[in-house]
Amino acid sequence: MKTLKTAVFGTGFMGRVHLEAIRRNEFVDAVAIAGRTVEAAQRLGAGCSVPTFTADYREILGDPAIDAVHVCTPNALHFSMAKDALLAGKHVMCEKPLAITVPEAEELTTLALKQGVRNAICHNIRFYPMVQQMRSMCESGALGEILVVQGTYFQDWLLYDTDWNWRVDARAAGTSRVLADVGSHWFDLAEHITGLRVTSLCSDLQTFHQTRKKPKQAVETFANKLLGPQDYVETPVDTEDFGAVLFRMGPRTRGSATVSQVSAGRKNRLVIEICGTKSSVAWDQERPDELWVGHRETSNQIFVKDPSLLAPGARTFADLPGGHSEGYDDTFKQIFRRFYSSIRTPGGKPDYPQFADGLRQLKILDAALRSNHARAWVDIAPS
Ligand code: SOE
Repeated sequence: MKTLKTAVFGTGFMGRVHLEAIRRNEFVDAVAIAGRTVEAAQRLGAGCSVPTFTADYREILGDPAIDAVHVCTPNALHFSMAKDALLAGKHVMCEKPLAITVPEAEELTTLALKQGVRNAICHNIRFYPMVQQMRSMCESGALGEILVVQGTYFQDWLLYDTDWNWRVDARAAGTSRVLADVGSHWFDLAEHITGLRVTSLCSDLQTFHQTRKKPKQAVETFANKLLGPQDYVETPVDTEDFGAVLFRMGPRTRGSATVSQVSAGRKNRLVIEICGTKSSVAWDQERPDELWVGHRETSNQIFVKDPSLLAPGARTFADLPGGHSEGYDDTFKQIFRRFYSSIRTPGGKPDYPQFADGLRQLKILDAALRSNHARAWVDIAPS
């Protein structure tokens, strides 16, 4: 079978993560990078034997030899880039959020179907083996009826008013920051693991830093922590630092989630806990190979990842034996492997999140923003 050719749009933190993971898939070659400048694209591709660098992603879309593209730019560019790529007949792997608004995400979802190309939204966190183990436990009934779904996604890299990134600026990121950036991962997991849908919610958002000191030069995601003293411009902030969401999943299941980028010491801590009528289960992204399983009548357990012990549905998400940790980078390898395999096997059912799942997250986000604004519960249509 032919080796697929792909391109990366965006040269920041996510562009780097995507490029590295693409290179770990044996039947895909990364052949082009588009950046803000040719130099930025060259810097990302240095040492990777990528032949083409450009500041104009449309040049890449005009190349019939390229099968797929990865959209890894700031959020506000996702819609136009993904749309142009779909119109050019490319398969698209898009970073989350899929777009800034629900109508944009609807348009992309419809267009992808019409074009008949593979489309994926990069909710990579689904691809940790222990997340899949939780899903298998919910599916098999091991937890009983699901009563409570709760958790957090906390980071600390935007704690100080001197911390800056494009995500702070609504023109680049969209109206929401923390809910769109990390809350979308949390809610995607909650629905993916339990198989339930959020049917209504009530949210409370807070922007602690109404202004931030913006460095005069661009700063890559997370790199702000290494900056020394330099010139800043005091800049108003229009995106939230924190969000709390109470939600319902159908008539009985209840839940809550808090998301924050200002929680000292929490680097990338996504915790999700699911409590059923038989048992509970909890997972923490900072300890990805472990699952806590809680019981009422016997001792609680720490279940350590080992492919031989995982449920069959979770086993294919682990490439390494027990005791050999699999983490953040590996989740991208897993989702890209499935995405590219599906391109090579037309007609097969995709086993990764698609644009429709990205649209779903935008509907939840939109409801959370409306709820915060109205200080009221908002219903969400199941989809
Ligand atoms: C920054 O908050 C970020 O890089 C997110 O954009 C990613 O989706 C998450 O995986 C890690 O944190």
